[in-house]
Formats: sequence, structure tokens, C-alpha cells
Amino acid sequence: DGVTLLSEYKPYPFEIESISMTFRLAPEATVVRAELKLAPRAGRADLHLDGEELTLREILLGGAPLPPGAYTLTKTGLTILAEQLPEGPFTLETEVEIAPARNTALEGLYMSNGLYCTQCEAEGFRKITFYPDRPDVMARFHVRIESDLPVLLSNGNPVGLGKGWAEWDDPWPKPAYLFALVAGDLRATSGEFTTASGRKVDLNIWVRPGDETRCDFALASLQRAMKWDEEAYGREYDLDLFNIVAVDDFNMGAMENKGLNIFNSKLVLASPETATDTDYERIEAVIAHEYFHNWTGNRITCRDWFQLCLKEGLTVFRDQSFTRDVRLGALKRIEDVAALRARQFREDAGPLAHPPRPSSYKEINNFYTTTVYEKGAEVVGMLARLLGPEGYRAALDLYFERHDGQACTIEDWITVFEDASGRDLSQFKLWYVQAGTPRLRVAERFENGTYTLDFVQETPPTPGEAEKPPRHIPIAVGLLGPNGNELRPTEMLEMTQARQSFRFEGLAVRPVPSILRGFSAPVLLERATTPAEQAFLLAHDTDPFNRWEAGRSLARETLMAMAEGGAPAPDYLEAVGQMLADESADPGFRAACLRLPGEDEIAAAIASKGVAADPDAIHAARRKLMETLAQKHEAAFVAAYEGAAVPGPYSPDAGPAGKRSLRLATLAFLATRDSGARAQALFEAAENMTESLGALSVLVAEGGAAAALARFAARWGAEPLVMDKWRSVQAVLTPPEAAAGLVARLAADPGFEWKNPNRFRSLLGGFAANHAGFHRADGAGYALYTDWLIRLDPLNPQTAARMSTAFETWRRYDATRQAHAQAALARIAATPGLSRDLAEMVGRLAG
Ligand code: HT7
Ligand code: ZN
Repeated sequence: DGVTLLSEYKPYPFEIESISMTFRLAPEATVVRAELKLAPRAGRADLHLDGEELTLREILLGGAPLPPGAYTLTKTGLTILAEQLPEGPFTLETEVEIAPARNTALEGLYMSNGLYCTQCEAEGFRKITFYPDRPDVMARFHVRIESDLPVLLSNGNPVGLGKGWAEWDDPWPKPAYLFALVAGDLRATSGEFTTASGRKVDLNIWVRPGDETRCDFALASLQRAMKWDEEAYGREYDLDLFNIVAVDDFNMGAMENKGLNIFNSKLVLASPETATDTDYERIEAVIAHEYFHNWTGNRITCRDWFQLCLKEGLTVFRDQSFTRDVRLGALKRIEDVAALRARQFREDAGPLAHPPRPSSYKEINNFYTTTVYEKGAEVVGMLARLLGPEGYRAALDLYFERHDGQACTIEDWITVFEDASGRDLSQFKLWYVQAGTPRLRVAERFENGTYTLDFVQETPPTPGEAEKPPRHIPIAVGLLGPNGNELRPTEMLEMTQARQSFRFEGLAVRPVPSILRGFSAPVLLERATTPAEQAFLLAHDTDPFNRWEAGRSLARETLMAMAEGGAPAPDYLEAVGQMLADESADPGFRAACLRLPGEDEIAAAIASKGVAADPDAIHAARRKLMETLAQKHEAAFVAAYEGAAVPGPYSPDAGPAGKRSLRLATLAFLATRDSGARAQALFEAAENMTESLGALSVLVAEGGAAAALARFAARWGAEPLVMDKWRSVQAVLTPPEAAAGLVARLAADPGFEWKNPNRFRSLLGGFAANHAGFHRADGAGYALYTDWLIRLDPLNPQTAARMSTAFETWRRYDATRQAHAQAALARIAATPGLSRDLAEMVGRLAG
């Protein structure tokens, strides 16, 4: 039935000592020759090589042609029976033909704007040549590229270059998913890095001619990341050369191919006029992420794709730590947790819930999820918190020492932590193998100077997992006194039982608890509290995360009450006034505290109480709260807006970026008072994309952006990445009743290049984020979205399948909306020739 099971893992019966490849590049008929040096591992076995969409032109075993009867060829590969094979080592040569120009799936070797490039993770190498396309087969690669194009790149170090050819040799054995090839007319922005042990590494960022002016930030980010990995993890780079290439057509963000990272151009190119502060921060983080994979992913890789979070969870944890260190740590944690809750908690609460290490899949591309990545990172973070900084570093040192050059499992990883700490982590391992977000309820008692916290944990059932034994949960707790002084500093409680109590003795007054500081575990904390106490924590908590958290939950509860017809909580309205006026707090932090929870978050909170969420009521409540706050604190909003102006030349650093975010956060409130006059003025005066797009967003949400949109398009019409922002801002923020019509019109524009994933995501992905617009009661939002998924699927199944997750929340809404969503999923399922990717997703979504 096409299901792959973790329990059926078997080692590959052959070792591949090396693979030597020659590419003769041509758009319609590229010829790929491969010579594999193989040796049986133990006993005789059939040789199976994966291969898809390959035209086999020649096959030689030990230098002699293999007759057609000696092997079998299917749609998925090539098998040579054991009796045809010699007992000892042997060579196998194949020559195949492929057509990169016709590859629209962007997996394997494909073309993007005249550039040849590859994407092999997870299983794309099998579309290039016959090979055991699995991560536990690691081999040395030698690559020769023949083409008249000026720049010919592959992994490792260059070993030969002539007119029309180049040869590359990668000294580090690697799995096929890390193979890469790029060929085209490219320009480099170059720099260098000297490693801690004194080796010089050449660095290049390769882009299309004309884009060189927008590479400096990416290069500097790479240098920062290389330095940080030496300092924080003791990891040095291991080749003479590190290349990054930007391509325009890419299914995801970037790819960590050994020595030749390939990036979606939107995550490389940046200039103040074209990129926002958020773009800059993300570019820096993704450059770091892919670089960090050199050790966590490449030198130590995954035994099989079930172990994906071994490299991804760890590498996300590493890139988040990097950003915390080079920018404002507290704010970064807030942003990461907000994103985790918006995406991963949502996934965990719906039909797509799965553990960070799943145990079965149909299409592995569907498991590059927020659970594998972001929850995987939280699980590593909990290990770091349980062991402390030195213990964590000792464990990582042991991991690199013990497993360098290997393809590993989560069990190997946990064992390293057990050996480094002497602790038993068998219960902790549940975080990796079970789905679902634990709910952590807490009650409190205070008697005779002893304060007691009584915790109960419970994880609701998820698809295929009814029983949920208790988890090992690190709970960071601090206690505050009545005037905000710290009575007890942060202490890490370790909960391992279903119910567990913790006592704090010798207290003169009843404390106010600050629980789950820094979001010490990915759980839903439930505590009966008062708006007054939350307002107190928002004003006084010494843990910045929990300070933000208090304001966030106050806002969420206020909005939930308003969506059900209630009035805003006075404590919340007051608390916002204090935050606005608190000039001692960092501007970026103040902005984060002022921004209201999104409509999707409010819908999730309402649905989690068993009530059907009403998108229109939620939208109206959020709008009403903005108006109420703006009216009540107008002067303070104006003062904060004006105080956050950033004069002088643009810098993407955290300081000025934080000020701009405060300015834009306050602008949105003020627009409800001045009919967008300030936003219009800022739009006209803006000299950077952050303010230009920020002001435009406010105007679109206010419904008065026609002139500004036209001006923006006139200026940026020739810059596809900027026009993605123009499309996205309209799709996300156009008032709900007009959104579907607008998106349909923009999509129908003959200039809309929907086959490019960035273009498609900017418009349709943006629309799915327009909560009340997408979840329209008449089903028109679902129908439009479905039309486009069905259209994209035959060309690019991976992206179509990823985007189908827009439907993962359909059970939150009323029966009418549910029926429309089910009809949409049924229509996709009934589409003839549906891809395996999308078929798996709609099956799970509907189930
Ligand atoms: N490891 C990379 C994952 C990736 C990918 C996976 C499937 C299809 C296309 C892809 N492009 C990149 C990126 C990363 O996590 O670093
Ligand atoms: Zn990654």
C-alpha cells in the first residue's frame, strides 16, 4: 500500500566506496554517466538501485555490458539478481538520459531561469542516476560537468577546470541527498574566513548578473555563523571552499548540500530598498541554519528519513540559539514561541498530528513539518535545560566524537545524553515518539509560609495514539512578591508523574508565581488566574518571556470574550496603556506586547473549549479591540509612534529594527483613528522596504490602499521578489468579504507566474492566512483555493501537498463551513491522476 515503516528498516547490503559521475548538460537531454565502486557487506544479496524517470542507455558490470535479461527495470528502479554479481568488490557503470527543462517538480536536476540546479533531499537523486538513494549509504563523490556555461559547480573542492568542463571532488563521504550541481551564468560576491585552527576558506555567494549588489548581508551572515559555530560548539569548517547559490525556483527555503548550499533567492538577496527587517533576520537565520548542517546533518547524518528531526530539530535549535546570541535574546524567544504555537500546536491539534520521529509515511516530503523542525528544536532545548549549559556542551562534544561520519538514530542521540549526564532519559524519549501537546494544569495553595504548586499533565489523543503516558517536563518557575520583587529566582522543576506537587517553604507572603519561564517546555499551561494578576505579571515579571506571555493571554482572553459578545477586560485596556508608556522596555519587546493575537490563534483557543469558532465574529472583535485601544490611548500611541522614528541610513540591526517594529505596531492602531493618514504619509516618505511595506499593509487592512498599491507596483513591477510582497499583503490583509474576489483577479492576471513556488505561495498562501476571508461561510474561499491546488499538483506535487495544510483546521468551525471544507477535500481526492504527495495529505486531512 506504499507505506514505509520504521520497524522494517534493514541496512543496505552493499558498501559504496565511491561514485564518479559525468554530466553532459543539455536542457532536453542531459546525459549522466555514473561509475559505482561497490562491495557486498555480508553474504550475497540482490543489488537494488533506486531510479525514477530515467532513460537507461547503457549498463556495464565489471566493464562488460550487462545483457537485458540479467537485470530488471521498473518504474522505481533497477535490480540485478545476486547470482549475476561477483562475490567480491565490483564496478557498475550506467549511462542515463534526463530532461531538466521538463522538470517542473523542482526535484532532481531541473532548470530555473536558464540555470541548471539540483534538489536531492529527500529522494531526488534517484531522478538523476541509478543509486541507493537512502541516507545511510555514504560514499565519496567525484563529479565532472561538461557544458559551455561559464560557471560549473558541485560539492567539495575543485580539482580541474578547462574550457567547457570542470571537475569536483568531495573528500567527505556523504549520502546522495547532499549531492548538488549548479551550472549557469552566475556572478560571485566573495569573501573568506580563517578557521580557529588557521585554515583559510574561500566563500562565494553566486547569483544572476545584476543581483551582486544584494549579497553583502548574506556573506556577512555566513561569516558570523562560521565564527559562532566555532565558539558555541567547537565546530570548524572542513573544506577549502564554501559556495552558496541563489535560485528563483525552489520548493523550500534552502538546502545544505555539502560545500554547495542552494538557496531560494528570497533568502539571499537583500537591500534596504527591497528587503524588510524580517527578511534580513530570516536570511541571517537560514544562512546559519544551512551552514550548521555541515556538522549536524552532513558529517553526522540520519540513518533513515524517520530520523529527520535528528538533524532538523537540532539544527533549528542551533540557528535559534545563534540568532538569540547575535540579536536580542528575549525577543527572539518570544518570536519562536509565537511561531511554534501558531503552526506546531495547530498541527498537533489536528488530523496531521505526528511525533517528531514518526514511525510510518507514504511520502517523506510530507514530513518536512513544523513538528519535525520546530517541535524537534524544543525537544533539544529541553535536553539543554535539563543538563544545563556545561552538561549540554559535554553531550554535544561526545555526540561529535562518537558519531562523526555515521548515519544515526534518535536512540543514538538519547544515549549520548544519558552517557554524558549519567541520567536515565527513557521517559524523556516519549517527546520524540509520541504526538500531541501536553496540557499542564496547575493549582496553588499557601499555608503557614509554604507555597505549593499542584500540577496535572494530560495529552489528548492524536490520530492512531489513544493512550498518552506522562512525559518528563522541565518547568521553570520563579516567585514574585507583591511589589514585583523576586522572592525566589528561577528554579527548574522536573515533572515526571501524571500529577505532581512542588513546595516552596519559608515565605512570608503569598507569592505570585511565574510558571514555565522562557517557555521551558512545549505545553499548554492552564491556570485559573485573574486579569489583575496577569496585568501584574505583564508589568513586573522579571522573566521577559513570561511578561509577554501574561499580556498575550490577557489579550487572547479579552478577544475570545469579545467574539462571544462580551466587553474588553478593563485590566487589559489599562495594561496596554502602561506598556505604551514604558520607555524603559526595549522597543521591539514593546511592539511584541502590543501586537494583538492573530485571528487563527483566537479561533484555536475558542475551539479548544469545544465551541465552534466564528471567523466573522473573531475578525470583528479584533477590529473592535484595536479601535477601543486606539481611542483610549490615542495620545500615548502618537507619542510611541513618534518616539520610534529611526532617522539616518538604514541598518538591519536589532536596535533600529525593534524601533521600526514599534512604529509599525502603533501605526496600525492609529489608522483606526486617522483614516490611514499617518500610514499614507509614512508610505510616501519611506526610504526602506520595512516602512514602505508596513505602511502599505496598514492601508490595505483599512481598505484604502488603491493609490498606494498602484504606486508600489509601478516602482517594483520588474522585481518579482518585491511583487510577491505586494501580492501577499493584499491576499492576507484585504477585508474578508473582498479577499476571495481580489485573489481570484490577481491569480487570473496573465503576468502571474503561478508555476514559480514563491509566486504561488505569495498569493494563495497569503490568502490562506486571511482567516475570515479563507474560511468564508459560503465556501467560496475553500473553492478558490482548491481550484489552484488541483492546478498546481500535476506540475509541482510537493508544493501543492504542503499548501493543502491550509485545511488542517476545518473541524474548528460550524457545520456549514465543515461541509464546504469536506467537499473541497473530496473534490481534490477525486481528481484523476492526483500525486502521491497530495493524495496522502487529503486522506489524512479528511480522516
Ligand atoms: N534539509 C533541507 C530540506 C529541504 C527540502 C526537503 C524536501 C524538498 C525540498 C527541500 N529543500 C530543502 C532544508 C533544511 O532544513 O535545511
Ligand atoms: Zn535544516
